[in-house]
Amino acid sequence: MSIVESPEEKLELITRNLQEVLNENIIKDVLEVQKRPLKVYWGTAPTGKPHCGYFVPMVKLAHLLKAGCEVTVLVADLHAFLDNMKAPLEVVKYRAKFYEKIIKSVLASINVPVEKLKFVLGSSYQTSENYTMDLFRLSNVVSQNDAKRAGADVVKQVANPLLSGLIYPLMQALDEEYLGVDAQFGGVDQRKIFVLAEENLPSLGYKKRAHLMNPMVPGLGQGGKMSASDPNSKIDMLEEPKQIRKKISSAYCAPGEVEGNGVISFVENVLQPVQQLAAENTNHFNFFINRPDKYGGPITYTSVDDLKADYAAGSLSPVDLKSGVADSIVELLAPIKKSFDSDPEFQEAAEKGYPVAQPKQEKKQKKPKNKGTRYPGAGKDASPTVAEAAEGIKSASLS
Ligand code: STL
Repeated sequence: MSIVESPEEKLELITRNLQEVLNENIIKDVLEVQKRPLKVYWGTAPTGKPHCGYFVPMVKLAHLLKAGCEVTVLVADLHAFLDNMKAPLEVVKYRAKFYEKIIKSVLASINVPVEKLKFVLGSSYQTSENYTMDLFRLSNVVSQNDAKRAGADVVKQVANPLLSGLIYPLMQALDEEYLGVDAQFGGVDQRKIFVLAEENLPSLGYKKRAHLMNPMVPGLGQGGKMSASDPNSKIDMLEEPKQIRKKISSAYCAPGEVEGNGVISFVENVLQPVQQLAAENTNHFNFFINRPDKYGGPITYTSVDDLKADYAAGSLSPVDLKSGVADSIVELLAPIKKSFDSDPEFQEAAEKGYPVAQPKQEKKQKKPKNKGTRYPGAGKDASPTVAEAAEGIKSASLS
């Protein structure tokens, strides 16, 4: 992968396909005036399992590295814990390792040199004295309301929200300072946290950072939704080819509908940029569908617009589109599966990070509970003395 030289070319790569950039002047100043590599980080919380959607930020990391940036990936293990304990502390260490392994093998599979990439584990600095003091200082300048709203699109929203959800955005803001970056990159769902950081880091005497935001890419579920509770809406990075084909064939993909179509958006936001990176050519696109002769025979698209036009016109059917996309995903994931199969540390991270639920134990015989004497229905005469009542509590707690 060659690195671009001029500040203009660098800025184009850094901002390519983004939905929004905040404080672009900070980036320009680093590239044009200070003439040094831009320092950027991307944070990910090892909550569930990384799925194919992770190719989207990976493509951006590739752009950043190609633009000569110093890129840090923050594996935010404590954030995974703080987000409603999505990752319990016993497993988070292994999940963090699993994420790192997946990210590295995805990048290697799309020809991005990973030596230039720094991985940092959140817990390696987020419990330090200075960080903790800064968190307390920040908690004295950010209102509960602002912290709550900042996390609204990122932290899982539950009926009885925990205090951890308020700490989460404050820590993300501090990470910018502690990772020593000029900019943070993330999905546009992070926007409110990014704004919170911009507004509040200066109160602690820290500088405000630039923010790079990717668009949200629809998943494979109904209406393009990716949902943790619907395993069919996401394809695991280590999914078997058979499973990939099954999930793609059940993906929501309304005939003639291009907008919000998760299958087309995968072609546009993953397959196309990955091919462009590999070919080092922003015009390159080559998408083959092995279509049966009776439906028009094999076809190759060299532009996503042509594919969309055919799909909208009905001359490309959902079934044929899906079969082409499934073939491409199988090909895309093969090197990742290969690196998993040849790396015992990777396998250990998967086993211990995602322990399979133990089969349910047989129901124990219920012992009659000693309810003591002060429960509705206990005889009037049985009203206990203080000492008897204490005895009742003791035996109740032992049963
Ligand atoms: C998720 C999903 C997602 C992004 C993140 C978490 C980001 C987490 C994060 C944590 C700390 C940081 C930066 C980002 O400093 O799409 O579960």
